[in-house]
Amino acid sequence: SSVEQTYIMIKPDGVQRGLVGEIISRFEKKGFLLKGLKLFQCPKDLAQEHYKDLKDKPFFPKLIDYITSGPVVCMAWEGDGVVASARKLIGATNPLQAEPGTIRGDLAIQTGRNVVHGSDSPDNGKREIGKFCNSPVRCLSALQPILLQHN
Ligand code: YYY
Ligand code: MG
Repeated sequence: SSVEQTYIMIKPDGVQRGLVGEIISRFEKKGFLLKGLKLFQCPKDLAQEHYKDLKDKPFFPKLIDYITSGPVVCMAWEGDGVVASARKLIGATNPLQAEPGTIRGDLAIQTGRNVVHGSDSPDNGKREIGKFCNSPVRCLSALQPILLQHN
C-alpha cells in the first residue's frame, strides 16, 4: 500500500444544490484524510488546462462554461489507494450509469451536471492539487496518528 493524494472538486452544481456537506461526508466516513480545502471560482484558463485532454470534444466549450459558472470546492484527500477508491465512491461519469450508493449514482442525473471531479491517477492527483491548491498539500493533522494505523 502507498499513501497518495487525490484532487476532489465539488463542481458548481454541487455547491449550488447544497451538496457540499453530503459529498464531503462520503469521503470523511470512508476514512480518508482531508488535507486541504477552499472555495474558489475557477478562471477559464485553469479550466481549459484542467480538461486539456478533452479539448477536441464537442462538449468542451459547454464543459468550460459550466465549471467556471460559479464557485467550486477544491480539496486534497489523502490515504492508501485514495485515487482509485475516490473514483469508486464518485461513480461513473454518466450519473444514470453510476451505481446507487455512489455520489453520482445517488445525487445526479446528467453527465454535464455530475457534481464532482476526482483525479484519475496519482500523478494527476499531484498535478491537479498543485494547480488548484497552488502547492502540494503537506500540512500535518494532529489526529492522523490516532485515526490511522500506519504499518
Ligand atoms: O473523470 P470523469 O469526470 O468521470 O470523466 P471525464 O471523461 O474525465 O470527463 C470530464 C468531464 O467532462 C465529465 O465529468 C463531464 C464532462 N463530459 C461531458 O460533459 N460529456 C461527455 N460525453 C463526457 C464528459
Ligand atoms: Mg476525468
